[in-house]
Amino acid sequence: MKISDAKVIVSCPGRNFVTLKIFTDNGIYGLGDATLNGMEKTVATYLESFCIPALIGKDPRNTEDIWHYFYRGSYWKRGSVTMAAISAIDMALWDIKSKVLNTPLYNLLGGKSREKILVYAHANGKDLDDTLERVGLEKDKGFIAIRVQSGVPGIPDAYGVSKDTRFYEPAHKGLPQEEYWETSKYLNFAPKLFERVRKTFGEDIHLLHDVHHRCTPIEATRLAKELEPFHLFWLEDPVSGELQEGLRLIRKQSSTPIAIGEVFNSVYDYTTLVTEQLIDYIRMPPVHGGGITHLKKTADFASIYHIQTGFHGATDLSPVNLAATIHLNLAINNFGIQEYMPHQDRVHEVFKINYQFKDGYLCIDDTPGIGIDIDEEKASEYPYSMASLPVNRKTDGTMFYW
Ligand code: KDG
Ligand code: MG
Repeated sequence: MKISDAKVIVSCPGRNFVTLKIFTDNGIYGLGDATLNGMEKTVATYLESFCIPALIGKDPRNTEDIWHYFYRGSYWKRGSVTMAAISAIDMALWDIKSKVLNTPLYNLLGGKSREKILVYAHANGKDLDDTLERVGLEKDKGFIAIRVQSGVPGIPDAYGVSKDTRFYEPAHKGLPQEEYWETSKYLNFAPKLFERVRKTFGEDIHLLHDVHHRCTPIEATRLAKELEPFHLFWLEDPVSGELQEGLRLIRKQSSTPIAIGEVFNSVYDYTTLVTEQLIDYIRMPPVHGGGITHLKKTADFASIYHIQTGFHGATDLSPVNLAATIHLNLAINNFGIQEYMPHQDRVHEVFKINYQFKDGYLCIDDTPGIGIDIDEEKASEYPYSMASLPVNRKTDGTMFYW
């Protein structure tokens, strides 16, 4: 069996998605997600100019060797763009392999460790009262875990809290929008927000919160300590993942669980964090973390240190990534939770999905492979449209960290 051809489909049904389709000489094809918010064209170029020509003629079943061909075989290793391309190749090859064996992907990853996976929703409000209302709406839809984000008094654009709160999309059309941020205002507000959410909704709902790397280690330590009474499921990205030692300070002083790594792309980003047990959940998703091959190894490595998974699943990752993630989540022992926000209806015109939300959980059917298909004609009706994630400045104009 040989790879006969491959193509990259870039489509914008509401937002840009990059999909890799790999064809084989026996008529079976596989799909992989290569979407990297704001850098879609760059990943597509790497796939088209190098990866696809290098794939032709290889046996698609050799997922391990092909992964190392593109990772180990390359002088320039890692990086978000390269890893998104490798991720898409790997996902598409596992899709082909499981279709050839006529079985759903999870069966090749160890079979089912559970029948359904716990997911968390997003409640994004423009202020405290609006946020409370949105938590209530998500709860009414059946979610038992909810990520709570709110506009902060005195900060004009809190990241991720859009004017249109129906859909989550932090990227804006064209070049980056500049947003302004004041950590002291946020730190004073966040504990008040969670106090009200707990008072209103009680202890039976899991609450999560994303700091989006906005704090220094000492600021994050204060936040983690002040949020302790509200028993968060996790506090996400409290500090930049680059300064791994910063997590030691938070860890020593607070029992609030920590999740990190949606911007990571290799197990090597996690070695200090995992071996020193400085975190509780890994966030790197298949689409940015080397596909199924590398993420399974990363999850197994974390498992040895009693660290669980909570993979990134925002709507700027495509349904192909989400479906692949569900297969992995069903199989691994150390699954924790999965991020889930439904894509817009237009996305489902392009991607034919095989997963379903019910009563706080996601399930997937037994279609062989990953189980997702793409309608290329529909995809071509939504051409690429440039969009970029914002850049951040402090209110005095200083460029600020992500
Ligand atoms: O492209 C950036 C988004 O994926 C990011 O803002 C989502 O932080 C995020 C999350 O936790 O889902
Ligand atoms: Mg996040």
